[in-house]
Amino acid sequence: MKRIFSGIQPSGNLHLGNYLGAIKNWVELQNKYDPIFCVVDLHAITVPQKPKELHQKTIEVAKTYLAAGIDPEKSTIFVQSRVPEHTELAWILNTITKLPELERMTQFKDKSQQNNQNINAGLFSYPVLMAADILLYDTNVVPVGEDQVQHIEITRTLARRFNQMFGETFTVPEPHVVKEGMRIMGLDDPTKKMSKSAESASNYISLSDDPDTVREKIKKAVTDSEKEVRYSDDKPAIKNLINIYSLLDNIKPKEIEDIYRDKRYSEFKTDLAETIVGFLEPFQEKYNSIEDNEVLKILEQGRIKAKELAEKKMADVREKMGLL
Ligand code: ATP
Ligand code: LTN
Repeated sequence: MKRIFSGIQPSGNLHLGNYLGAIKNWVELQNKYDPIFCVVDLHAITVPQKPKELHQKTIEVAKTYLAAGIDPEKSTIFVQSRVPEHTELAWILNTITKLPELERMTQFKDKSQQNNQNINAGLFSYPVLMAADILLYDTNVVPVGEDQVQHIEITRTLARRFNQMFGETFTVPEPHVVKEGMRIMGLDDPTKKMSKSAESASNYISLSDDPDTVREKIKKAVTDSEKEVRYSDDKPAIKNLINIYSLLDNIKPKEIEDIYRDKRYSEFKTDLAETIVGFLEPFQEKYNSIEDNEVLKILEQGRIKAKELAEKKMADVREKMGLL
């Protein structure tokens, strides 16, 4: 069975973009593949995190996976820092990565602008650690949002380069992006992706928002000066709202257009808000029913499975490179 690997950083409140662009897709794929899902805490610390919050967020991200339908019987779920082979392989891959390859990365450029007081070396070599995550497990497919495709490209380059230099060692992975969910945009600015590190909370719908907050945020979401609910690139705000509706309710964007053709934005927005609330309520109920201890147990089982695979791969890497 082919392997999938993906991860999310415990760096803020997970939002609908994370769910629709990544997790929803994982839930569907876990039946067809051998899945590994990681909480990538070592990636999160490339921007400053408060220790207590990081600890809690790590558990919360794992809980979100479970509440969204990732089944620990089918999927391996673990925390990146608990399997130190990730950092070991990242170091090794750093030595075959060229600086210009990292300088090109959009996420690095964006994040170093946002954090210009702390452009640390970890932020710069972030994609190399991500490559290590993926390559340790002979991953075939990496399901992510579109913003991560550039990082998968560099992973492919490093896998090929290592194989060429030291002999066949790594599987070259492919990205897997869901078209409509690939980029959920900010509710306050449809030109930027919905982001957990956005300055304003009206940018995103958090998976922990209560019904009234959701209604308020959707009411406030920017649209345009027209009145027509039309799915088109020249209406990015409405297009984004239709995409959210479409993905949550499994209806095609064109059908949504038909339903709301002669209706107002306000009516469309009210229905969209209720669709989101209808998704969040059972999700949050499930989430709240899972105890932290239960999550920790699942993460420990996951760690054992991941560690076994990672150790084997690292033994091969060390031998190929002549490391005693
Ligand atoms: P930040 O914006 O703070 O960098 P993030 O919200 O992008 O964080 P990540 O942990 O970097 O969150 O991403 C987790 C997963 O969610 C990735 O697969 C990413 O591609 C996906 N994702 C994040 N934001 C969106 C979005 N707006 N639309 C679709 N997918 C997204
Ligand atoms: N860089 C990704 C998170 C991430 C990841 C991974 C995703 C780290 N390692 C391995 C897929 C596979 C992000 O910022 N969303």
